Amino acid sequence: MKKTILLGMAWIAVLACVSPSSGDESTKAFPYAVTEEARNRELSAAMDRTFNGHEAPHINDNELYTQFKYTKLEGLDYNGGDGTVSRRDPTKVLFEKGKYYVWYTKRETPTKPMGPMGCTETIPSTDWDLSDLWYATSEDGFHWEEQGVAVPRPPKPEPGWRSVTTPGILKWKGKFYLYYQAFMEASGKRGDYCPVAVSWADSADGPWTAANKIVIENGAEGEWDQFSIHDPCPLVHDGQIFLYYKSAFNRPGNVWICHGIAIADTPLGPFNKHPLNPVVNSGHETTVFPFKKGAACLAIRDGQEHFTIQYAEDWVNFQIAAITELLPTAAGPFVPDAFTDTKDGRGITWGISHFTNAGNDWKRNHTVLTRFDCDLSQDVDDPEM
Ligand code: AAL
Repeated sequence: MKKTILLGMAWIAVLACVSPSSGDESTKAFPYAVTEEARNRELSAAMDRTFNGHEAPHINDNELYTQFKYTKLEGLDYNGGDGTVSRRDPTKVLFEKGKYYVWYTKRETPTKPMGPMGCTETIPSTDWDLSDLWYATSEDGFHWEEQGVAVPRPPKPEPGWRSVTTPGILKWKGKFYLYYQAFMEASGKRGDYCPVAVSWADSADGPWTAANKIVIENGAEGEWDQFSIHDPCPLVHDGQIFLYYKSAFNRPGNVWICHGIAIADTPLGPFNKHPLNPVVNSGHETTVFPFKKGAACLAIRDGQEHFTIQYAEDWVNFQIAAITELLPTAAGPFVPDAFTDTKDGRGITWGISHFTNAGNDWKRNHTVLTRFDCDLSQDVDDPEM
């Protein structure tokens, strides 16, 4: 209902702007009368595809259109912002035992990152080098209490000995699984070409047990995901684990980010990559959540479809649903139905994302967690939706 009226109003307003003035004062008041001539006027390519090609994705009556509001979190200290403490790449937010939980990459090092040439066993190369996975809890989503390390770097040569970063959380049959990037060399050298490892726990508070194995391998030589598997983002769909991940064509060198899916029947795998991978051609970190029958994702800063929100009714074939701006970086939304195998995803309204203090080199400073709010939830009161 709402959509039909708004599209109709958009038609009237746009055509009124381009219609020749009739000289009649009464037609200048809204709503403008549209003449037959204006209605049948030839359209430019841009206006033709806006009205006739497909539904205009930027029309802000689309349920997957939103803007984002950011709020500083209380309770997390950054040592004055000197680059020695960094928190980034949060998981989805879970609600457990009456509290919200979030896990993230945390680096606490004697200096700020010094780049691949300046790093040592204790001096980080990039912002996510020499990191562990920590977690924090909150009663309201704004004030957070850091609880400590969830998954530390394991001893050499186990996967992740150099750094464990960028976790994704899964709750499956009462247990918790953290998937993460397992660095075996410093970031900025060849460390970023890392695969994904996993740890599991019976409680959100741990203790966590490392499976001590790679669960999602890099792709074969020549494949789009040959060099890295990053940003694991697990969901439950059709009784299986659908884990979305990021990789990049042509690393090293020209980085073109895409997202793929790895699917498993059980959390420790084996994971099989979807034959249509990659399934999203833009974006950066993975933020995917159930929406209605399908899945929606945020395509943030990179690629030709950046700053879009996309939807795939079959969870695989994503289409642009909305174009927006200032999308949250590395967003970990609160998704109550992420693991319920829902057929009617409700969408999201808030979560935790990050901002990097760029300085002269974005990889070499520090990152802070922040709260974002949005309206990407179903319009439940609208009978036509
Ligand atoms: C982030 C993520 C991954 C990368 C690095 C840390 O934006 O995409 O986690 O490896 O940057």
